[in-house]
Amino acid sequence: MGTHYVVAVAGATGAVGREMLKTLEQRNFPASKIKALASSRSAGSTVPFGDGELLVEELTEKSFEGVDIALFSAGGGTSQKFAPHAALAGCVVVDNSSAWRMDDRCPLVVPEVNPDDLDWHNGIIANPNCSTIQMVVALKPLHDAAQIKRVVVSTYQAVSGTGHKAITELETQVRQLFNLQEPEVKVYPHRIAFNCLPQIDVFLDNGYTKEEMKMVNETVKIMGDPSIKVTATTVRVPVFYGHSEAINLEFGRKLTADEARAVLSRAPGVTVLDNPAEGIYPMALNAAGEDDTFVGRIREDDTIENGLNLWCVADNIRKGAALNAVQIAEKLIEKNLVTVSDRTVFEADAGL
Ligand code: NAP
Ligand code: 3JN
Repeated sequence: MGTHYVVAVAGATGAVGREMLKTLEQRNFPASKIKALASSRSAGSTVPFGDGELLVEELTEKSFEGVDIALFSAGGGTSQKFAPHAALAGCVVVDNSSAWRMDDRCPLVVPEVNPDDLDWHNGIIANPNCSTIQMVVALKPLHDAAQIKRVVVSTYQAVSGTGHKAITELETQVRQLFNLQEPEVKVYPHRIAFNCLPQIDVFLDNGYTKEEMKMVNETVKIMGDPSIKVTATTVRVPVFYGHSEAINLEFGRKLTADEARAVLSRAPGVTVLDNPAEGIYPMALNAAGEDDTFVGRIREDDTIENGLNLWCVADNIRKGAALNAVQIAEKLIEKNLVTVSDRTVFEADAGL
């Protein structure tokens, strides 16, 4: 029997935290103990784990003593506050929020794309935004083949990306509309049922949303190539699970649609579904619950030199959040990196 680790899941009662627990169990993660952490609101309740349940404890600064690996999905503010304490306690944090993604001390990792960035971690590793993760899984092999110069992406994002309350909002609005009632609008700025909202998160001074700029900045950090230009339009659609993306690419050299299909067919974490004549292409409906990123509608864009269009779909809660975090933890174990070498790095962040 190999080494087993004490694992904490912070945000265990949320949409992502529950999926993290499911993923740890399904992948038979080498855990000797799993601690489920959430706010004081749900302390004392239970969450499912395998055939049983875990008791939820309140997340505090002391929660990480004796913990080897912590998976965080309790929001940016919670990560900002508690992840440094976890790292100082010697625990390696994989954080799902945006709190540490663009911090130079923290690698931002998608295991299929930049696993070696884990080598320089200081105790906090950031998990990218869901829309970025599925896109870079598809882009990396194409970039290696023909040097991507520019990316134009439009997203079609499921409501589960906003958490439990948004899933309930879409369900409720659909029921209200079918019962000829006025739909209640609470979570999003407008009705989401039978609508598309070209706003995810808040607008920034440059006219883009925060979600759009996450895609731009995170893609460059993960791909490790500032020469790649990215522009994004992110849209919320009335789908429960699975984000879809229309991606237009400009390459440094010609890559035919057939070559791109061949490259992607060999790429880790990618399944090519591309037979339009038979009506075969990726759809959110089929990607939900799956691990892979699905790519189809691969075709040349003749309006530019060396252009390609493609359609990319993945389960936003699974590969977009929980699975990627668990894969990072697995990679840390494989690389023998479940250790915090310099415990002083986040002292100031912990208020010490
Ligand atoms: P959710 O369903 O609303 O769940 C939020 C979780 O955070 C709950 O477990 C909640 O516990 C816990 N929490 C909230 N405030 C807390 C506090 N002060 N202390 C301890 N726990 C606290 O949200 P979700 O969809 O799971 O998303 C959670 C976070 O994951 C997001 O805020 C985001 O940062 C990240 N996320 C990342 C991606 C991605 O793209 N990679 C996608 C979705 C989400 P209670 O039950 O006690 O309230
Ligand atoms: O809206 C989506 O589809 C993904 C949402 C992600 C998200 C939601 C709330 C806060 C994030 C994130 O991961 O970027 C955050 C955040 O941590 O900033």
